[in-house]
Amino acid sequence: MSRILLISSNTTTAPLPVYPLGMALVAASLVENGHAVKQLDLLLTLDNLLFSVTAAILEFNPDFIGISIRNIDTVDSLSPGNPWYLSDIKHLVDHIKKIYQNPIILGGPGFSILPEQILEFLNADFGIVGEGEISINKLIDNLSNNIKTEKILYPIETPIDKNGFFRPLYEKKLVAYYFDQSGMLSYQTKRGCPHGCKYCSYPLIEGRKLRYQTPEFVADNLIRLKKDFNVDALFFTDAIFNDRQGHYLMIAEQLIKKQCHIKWAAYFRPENIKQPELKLLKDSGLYAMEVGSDAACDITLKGINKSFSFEDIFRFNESCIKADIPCAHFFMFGGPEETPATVLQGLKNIERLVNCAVFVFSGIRILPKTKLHEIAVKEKIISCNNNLLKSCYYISPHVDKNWMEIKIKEAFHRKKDRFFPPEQGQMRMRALKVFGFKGLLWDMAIHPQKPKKK
Ligand code: B12
Ligand code: SF4
Repeated sequence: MSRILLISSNTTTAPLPVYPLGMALVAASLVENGHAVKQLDLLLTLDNLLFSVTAAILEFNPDFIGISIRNIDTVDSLSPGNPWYLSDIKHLVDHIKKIYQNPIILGGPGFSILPEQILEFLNADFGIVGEGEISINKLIDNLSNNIKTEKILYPIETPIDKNGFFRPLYEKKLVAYYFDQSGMLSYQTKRGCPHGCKYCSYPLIEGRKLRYQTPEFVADNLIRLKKDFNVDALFFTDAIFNDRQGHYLMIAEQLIKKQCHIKWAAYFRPENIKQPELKLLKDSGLYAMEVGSDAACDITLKGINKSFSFEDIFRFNESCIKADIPCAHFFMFGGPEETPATVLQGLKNIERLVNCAVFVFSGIRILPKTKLHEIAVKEKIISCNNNLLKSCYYISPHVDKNWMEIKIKEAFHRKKDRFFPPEQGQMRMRALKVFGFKGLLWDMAIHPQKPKKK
């Protein structure tokens, strides 16, 4: 049996603080394998962060420390101050190294995107790419038995049986904090994304193969969450909730059958969805959708390898309005194939999306092992030696960034449900939070007349 201190290094609170679900799952897997675990969330110790890390190490005396790295940056080229979270994590690791000699293991979605670069930059000992539950136990066994181990373990796509999925080890204090601050908790029902969008890092983190939890397992865990912590709202963190196989509908059926009575939101792909399906989702607790529309006209949708058209996005939105389900669409301008003509066409298309919120990003964060990276190197937007640790954004060489941003601002001027730059939306949400409102909050831009105070 080993003692493992897990640290969640994410202290970002925008657009809302998110429960460190990855850490909770890794903790569950370690406990199930007989290890002793302490979870430390740095967001809750911001005022005396290094002191609390020192105290945890001295009190718990861990054999290993695992650090969860969620965010590298904001993936938003217009973020004020262009935050880069790895510099704070570097301070953290340097501090730990001064007082602690045993191995430091890195993991998490941010880490998994740039594992070699982050391990070297932070000067940590080991890293696990992708899902951590099985790999961390394997690594700890190897290290405890002096078995020679690679510094970075790459993912094994675990099957969907009990060995693949664990019940997150939510902690009472953390649940109370996140539920109070953001009005929701997080839960993941499946892993993987089979689509191949040119810019996307999700398949690197979760793999391409879809692996599902059984609907019964999901419903039982949510019932338990409600019973143990009185939580009645959550975000399903699946890369895309509406998988083509329709597994998501089975989850909705199960939530109804087991009378979960939990409000939930999730990411959706704007593909054909019918009224009976939307009704089922709504009856099961769906209250808002975040829609990965991503590009605003057919040329740019094709440019990032989406298999749907703008007409699909439009129809999806109309169906949601009919079903009275609030939607927020997320678009990126400036991607491959963007030209002045596609910008104008895209803005015209977005005007057709009524009764919904729209967030627009300028440029696309270039990430390694993606097609976009290859294109960016080929088009000499970045050099092939750029290690991509610091954020760099793809902007199509056929469009002027400043002109594009002026056009977007003009098109969204005085529109309460259009957000550009995205920070504008966050400012409005911060203001709403001051008045005690919680949750995704953008839905209040669509229905400002009937805000629901929690
Ligand atoms: C859902 C989601 C959101 C939701 C979260 C809702 C909620 N209430 O939880 C919302 C929309 C709010 C959101 C916001 C943001 N997000 Co987000 N989000 C995701 C998404 C799709 C899933 C994250 C998740 O919960 N996964 C489920 C958990 C269980 O998996 P996990 O954390 O990866 O943990 C596993 C492994 O990583 C590993 N692991 C984790 N920790 C550890 C620790 C150790 C020691 C080990 C060994 C292993 C390990 O094991 C875990 C279990 O298998 C990811 C993309 C993705 N596919 O991962 C992006 C992602 C994490 N988000 C990202 C970003 C940037 C953001 C924002 C900054 C965007 C913005 N500008 O607003 C904010 C930040 C919010 C915050 N406060 O931190 C980036 C982060 C990387 C980067 N480029 O910096 C990602 C990777 C997407 C991307 N664009 O590439 N996000
Ligand atoms: S953008 Fe969405 S659909 Fe495309 S690969 Fe990424 S997660 Fe999958």
